[in-house]
Amino acid sequence: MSTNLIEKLKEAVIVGDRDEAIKISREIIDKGLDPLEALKRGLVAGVLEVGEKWVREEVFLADLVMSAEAMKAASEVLKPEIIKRGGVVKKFGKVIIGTVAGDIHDIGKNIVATMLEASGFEVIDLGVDVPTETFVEKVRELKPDVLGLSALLTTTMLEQKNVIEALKREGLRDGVKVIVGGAPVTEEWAKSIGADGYAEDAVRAVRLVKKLLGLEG
Ligand code: B1M
Repeated sequence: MSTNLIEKLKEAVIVGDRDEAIKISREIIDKGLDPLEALKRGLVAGVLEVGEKWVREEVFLADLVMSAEAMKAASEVLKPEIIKRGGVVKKFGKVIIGTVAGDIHDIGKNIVATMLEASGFEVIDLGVDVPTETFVEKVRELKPDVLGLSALLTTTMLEQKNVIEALKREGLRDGVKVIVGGAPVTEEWAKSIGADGYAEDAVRAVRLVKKLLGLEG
């Protein structure tokens, strides 16, 4: 019984059916099934499968955004039950992410945040148009393992450099790995501003974070 409900949940995420994913998640809880299993084998498995398909260009971006939405909405249903049951949603590390000052693009950043969360990281998403001083204050306060900076404009990319400089000035730079991304961002740009890493897309962002934290070769 539980396996096919979890399979149905995974399918709902793969087709990006947010309402169906929420409905099945509620049914799993009502039937007293394991919400952590449902999160891992249903939601996480579903969105990672679509992520890999998107990298192979087998599905469109819209499919990935819809799956990410469905996964996020259904995980909000399952998480309170997981916490109530004392199930530890294993956290491999803490990531703060945000779109830099002057920039309101967040579709990509949200996918990156969802894929990181789906992969077992605690993600604090600061949203869009985030001032440099806010990034610095949150790094000081929350001591994340990784700070992720997203920028979609050639003009706002410069903010990624400003955040790194500000972290240095405040003596916080060495305590956190900084990764950057967004359509105009490149590996060369990342190196030139002293970032610890760059990722071209959300799936590679997860691999990069795992690598930087020594979780995976
Ligand atoms: Co605007 N926009 N936009 N836009 N927009 C672009 C970026 C642009 C390239 C379109 C164009 O002219 N060709 C252009 C920027 C040109 C430049 O500077 N290089 C542009 C412009 C000019 C503008 C405005 C200035 C337009 C105007 O008002 N005159 C304005 C600026 C607003 C502002 O930010 N201050 C503007 C506004 C908008 C909307 C708000 C309407 C909307 C954003 C909606 C939203 O995000 N909620 C929008 C959109 C949708 C786009 C395009 C069409 C699509 C961007 C997108 O979501 N791509 C875009 C054209 C384009 O890029 N093709 C364009 C899909 C998304 C999944 O990809 O964000 O690259 P992306 O994320 C990927 C990777 O980059 C990576 O993984 C993600 C998923 O795999 N990644 C990371 C992203 N962040 C990462 C962080 C990481 C690691 C990887 O680590 C931290």
